Amino acid sequence: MKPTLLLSLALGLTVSSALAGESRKVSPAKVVVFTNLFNEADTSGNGILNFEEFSNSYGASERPVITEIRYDALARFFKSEERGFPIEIRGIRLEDFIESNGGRRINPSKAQIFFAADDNDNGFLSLEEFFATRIQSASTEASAVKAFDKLDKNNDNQISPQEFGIGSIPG
Ligand SMILES: [Ca+2]
Ligand SMILES: [Ca+2]
Ligand SMILES: [Ca+2]
Repeated sequence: MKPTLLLSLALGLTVSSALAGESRKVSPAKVVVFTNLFNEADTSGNGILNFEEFSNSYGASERPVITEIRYDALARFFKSEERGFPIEIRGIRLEDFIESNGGRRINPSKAQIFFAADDNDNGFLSLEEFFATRIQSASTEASAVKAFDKLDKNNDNQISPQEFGIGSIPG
């Protein structure tokens, strides 16, 4: 048995007991698969995925805003030490990565996507902000502009929640 597998099985026990209170069962097979995906993504090898590492992981979406939402939902703050000084770092733990299927269990609603994409919090999506909600590739850029123009019914060069298809603004 390879050491990595032994480690995975040991972590599997931790995950199961940590989640027992939530009555969720994580199968050993799932623990092994997602531990491997996590370790591949953790290029710094510190046991935590930062945003850049998560962006290149299995849990990342082709839509940048969804990757951001998943990261924000899973990332926590940790105390660490650098050259003898305590620092605070943020990232995703292995347990949370496994439990959420690498983040893919987090599928945001249209409203969550709209408000996460609205970087300057003005209640509207500019073309640039709208791009983050779309699948990223060179060939889709033109179609993103087309989709933006189609949604922008009043031609004010921004997408309102209503134009985005969200009935009313929460809160
Ligand atoms: Ca890392
Ligand atoms: Ca905005
Ligand atoms: Ca508009």
